[in-house]
Amino acid sequence: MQNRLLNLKNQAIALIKDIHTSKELEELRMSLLGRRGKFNDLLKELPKLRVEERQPVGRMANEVKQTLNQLIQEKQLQLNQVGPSNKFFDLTFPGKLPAIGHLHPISQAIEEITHIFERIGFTRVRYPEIDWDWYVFETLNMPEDHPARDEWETIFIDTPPHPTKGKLVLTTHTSNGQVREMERVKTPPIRMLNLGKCYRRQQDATHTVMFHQFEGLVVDKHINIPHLKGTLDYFGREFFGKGIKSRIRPFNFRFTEPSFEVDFTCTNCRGRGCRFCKSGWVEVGGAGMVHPDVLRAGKIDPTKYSGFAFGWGVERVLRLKPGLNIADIRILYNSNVKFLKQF
Ligand code: FA5
Repeated sequence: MQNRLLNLKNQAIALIKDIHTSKELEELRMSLLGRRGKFNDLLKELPKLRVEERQPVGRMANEVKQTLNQLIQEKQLQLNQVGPSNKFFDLTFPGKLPAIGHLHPISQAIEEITHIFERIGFTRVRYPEIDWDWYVFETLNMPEDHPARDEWETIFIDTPPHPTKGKLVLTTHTSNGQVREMERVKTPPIRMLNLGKCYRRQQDATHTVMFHQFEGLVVDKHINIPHLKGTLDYFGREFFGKGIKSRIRPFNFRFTEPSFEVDFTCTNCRGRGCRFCKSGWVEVGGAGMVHPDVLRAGKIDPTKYSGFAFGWGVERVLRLKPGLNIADIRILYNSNVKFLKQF
């Protein structure tokens, strides 16, 4: 009987090896270990053995049963791991980590710029991306047909004009938020950061049709140019790093008087002059003291209050961050993952 038990075990091992489905395995289990299976058939012969033989044979029968149960269980586990292609799949093999994304560099810059200005009391607001001519040009001292409008290369919306606010345009600059903010706050102080998308018919290495601007507007009693200059220097230090200074140059905007163009020390050569900047300075945008006409358009008395404003490109300041030197800002928007991954 011991030999027959061993034969049963060896046969079963060979059969289990050849099994490919759970159904086949269950059938085999029943035929071996089921109530009417081969193992029970053998056990029925146990009482026929001599008394002294029964104990060792019984022990051996138990071991064979345990071994068969274990082999069947292991086979079942193995079958569970086999995929539809029937290839063995090793569950213990380390998996591939899913790619983890992050905010777009422009969104990161927007967050950083917002935090920098929030620290000195500015509040971020958002005004319409499609706005009336009234807010984009008219109240900013640029009446219809004024040649200054040409510089804004505007995209107009083809809808009937508003009876008093004129045509709808895609905002060419965030300065449309100036009079809107004065209307919202009514009585100064105002410390606005209007950050949003702008659109112009422009496309080259430093211009895109859609871009972002951030507009600062401060209106209060006794606001003067040193307040503006202090704010510019603060931004330069915080965003570009220590040692970066701002410079203002006379310019002309219809909605500020006096007006300036704002430069920062070139972060590439730190002011020495390089191929990138030529002069040691790089321009980021415009600024100036709010024109009395604009204050009046926002129903604020220019004899009591004064203010400063600035408006710069997010793409422009990002490309000047130390170590970045993005030569062509269009790369920010062409979904080049190799480029975007670095941020
Ligand atoms: C203005 O848009 C004024 N509204 C700025 C201003 C605000 C002046 C408040 C005074 C007071 P300008 O057209 O120069 O100015 O644009 C400002 C900045 O926006 C530019 O220096 C540049 O950084 C960015 N910019 C303008 N057009 C584009 C464009 N097509 N693509 C990317 N950035 C642009």
